[in-house]
Amino acid sequence: MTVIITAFERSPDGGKGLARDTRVRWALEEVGQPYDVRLVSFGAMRKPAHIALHPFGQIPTYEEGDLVLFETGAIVFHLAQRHPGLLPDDANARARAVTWMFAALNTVEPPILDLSNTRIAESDKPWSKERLPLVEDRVRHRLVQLSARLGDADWLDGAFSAGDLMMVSVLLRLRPSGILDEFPKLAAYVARGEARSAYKRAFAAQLAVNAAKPQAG
Ligand code: GTB
Repeated sequence: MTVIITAFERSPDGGKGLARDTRVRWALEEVGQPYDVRLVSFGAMRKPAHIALHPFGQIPTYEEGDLVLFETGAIVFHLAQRHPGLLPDDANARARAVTWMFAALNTVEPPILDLSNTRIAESDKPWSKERLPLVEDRVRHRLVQLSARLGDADWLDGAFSAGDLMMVSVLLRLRPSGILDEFPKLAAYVARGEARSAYKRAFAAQLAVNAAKPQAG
């Protein structure tokens, strides 16, 4: 049965691949599973039909027959458990890869989201300029630690895994800020992720939806 995911009808990033359907598309491409995409408008995301799939009215969602999932961590973990390619066979190595998925989502992504909010959603607030350096430094603190752990390795723990897929996806969100380039090892790590053919297919698929659509207004 073909998997169906949801994605923005028109992503606010105009096709930069920063919306979270990209990481799910990437995981599907890594494990070689075909999928369909149902595009949803912001209006449709607030309607009962979408809320039934996603209690918080967000994208992406994942439908596989009777199974409905939301949260990209859960979706990527589900795919990685069901299909070879994203988690090692060895039980301990598998547990470590899952740990990196959690680290990406719970430890690295929150300060990056805070930075995006400060730079964009809160940019008109009188305190925004004063707060920005604090938020940037919290991101840098995590990146110093992550870069030290990665060192000169290609991936976080042996072969590429769902942990790397999630970490690269989270770090990509930093690109507009320029902070990623302050960390050459991490910038190269992200570039290695982007160079994977599965990522390129995922990126191209979301770009095909978003690139040709001018923003309203
Ligand atoms: N924790 C959830 C997950 O990992 O699945 C978070 C899901 C989420 O934040 N979804 C966002 C959403 O639906 C889209 S990805 N937002 C609409 C809403 O909440 O009403 C976040 C996102 C949006 C836009 C950009 N961009 O334009 O650069 C980047 C990321």
